[in-house]
Amino acid sequence: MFDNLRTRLSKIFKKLKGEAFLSEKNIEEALKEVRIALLEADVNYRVVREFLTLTREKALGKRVLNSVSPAQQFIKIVHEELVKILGEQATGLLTAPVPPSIYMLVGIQGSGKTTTCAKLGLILKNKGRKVLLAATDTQRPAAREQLKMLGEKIGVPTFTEGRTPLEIALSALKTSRKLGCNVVLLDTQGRLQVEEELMKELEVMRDRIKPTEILLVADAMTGQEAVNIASTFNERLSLDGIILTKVDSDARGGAALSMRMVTGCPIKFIGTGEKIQDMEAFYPDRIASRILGMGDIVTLVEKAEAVESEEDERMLKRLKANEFNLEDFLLYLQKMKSMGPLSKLLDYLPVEQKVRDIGLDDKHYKRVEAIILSMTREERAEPRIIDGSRKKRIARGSGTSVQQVNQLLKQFQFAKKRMKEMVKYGHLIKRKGWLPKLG
Ligand SMILES: Nc1nc2c(ncn2[C@@H]2O[C@H](COP(=O)(O)OP(=O)(O)O)[C@@H](O)[C@H]2O)c(=O)[nH]1
Ligand SMILES: [Mg+2]
Repeated sequence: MFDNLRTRLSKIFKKLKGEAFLSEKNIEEALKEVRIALLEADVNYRVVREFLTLTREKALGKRVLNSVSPAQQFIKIVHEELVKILGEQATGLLTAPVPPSIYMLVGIQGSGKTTTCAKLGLILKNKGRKVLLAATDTQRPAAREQLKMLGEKIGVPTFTEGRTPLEIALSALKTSRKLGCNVVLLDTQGRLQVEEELMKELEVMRDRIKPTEILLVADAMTGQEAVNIASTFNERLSLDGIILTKVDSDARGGAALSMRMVTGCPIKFIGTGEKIQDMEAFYPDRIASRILGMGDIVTLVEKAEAVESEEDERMLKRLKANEFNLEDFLLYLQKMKSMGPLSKLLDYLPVEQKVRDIGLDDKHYKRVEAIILSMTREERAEPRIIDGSRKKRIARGSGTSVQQVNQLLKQFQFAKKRMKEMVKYGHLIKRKGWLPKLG
């Protein structure tokens, strides 16, 4: 996600690092490169122009500070302006004063409506809402079946009976009252492109159903095309929000960065994978941090909190007391794994590209686990005692080489250091909303 832009920006910031202060000249130079980076990321040109104007104004007006570097100062400004174009505040879903809340998901074919319906259903179900899915796509032969299967997967009922989309939607509403559901998610049919017939049908459905919110599901991979589609849908249906899907497969990020300013509609969620859990609420500030390669520590902390147990508390204490050992490391890795694929988690961490490359990917995980499990308890608790002959024994026991054991020990030291920083930063970022010592 945003990989290209992140790499480009980090190069620009690196260049600024050598400067003594922010001058008109180095600001202009940096901005010129930021402009190219944004255009290459397929960001709408009007958004780019606006962004540069605001950033320039702010950067030129900045007092020279002694305690931070020009790169840090510049990153902070870019961060603030990115947050602005992404929509500033996170926007949740409106709840209807009288249940059920009805969310109508619209969009063109293949954008991810049906999948998103189930993902959203799961999020709302986990918040304690009683959800009913309604499959109104009568066009695609297996569409209703697809939603039904997804409904079963997340453990919520799916309504599919009726001849026409409107008939299905109306009956679904009745059924939701009967079942005591307070949320109805309407999956609608799409077309390969924006077509008059579809728009009319959706307008009729909107007028009859009176949804609490109409949400456009748009495919991030289609870049500016997604933005154009959003504009058209917005003109006809007056959207309440956008759910951007397939953000995981979109290295550029142009749709995410242009959507809000061009359409005026907030992005409410992003789809980050094909699995049913792969969706998250959209937080402009966290996304901006990810784009800047600062890592999204707040999200990471929250994800960690979601699987938190007493064990974690103990681990955190040990980390603070500098007692964190290989056994904790293994537990930590297992925990990370339960939060999702390790490679994905790296997106949230403030690590450099080269660390990402050698880092904790899923392939390494099995080997790491085997090595640690081949150690004695004593060795895990006190890694310092692992000398040459112990390393040989561990390598033999785990089917690895001494070199790989060495590598793991190094990784462990590195992770320990990193985690201590994260704990520190995690608290700071919650308190101050900003990462210290950047750049
Ligand atoms: N990688 C990825 N794939 C997605 C995401 N959302 C949907 N998809 C895939 O996109 C395809 C079309 O999704 P579907 O829900 O059937 O689209 P619909 O025609 O709009 O209902 C399916 O293969 C989904 O698995 C996402 O966030 N990430
Ligand atoms: Mg569908």
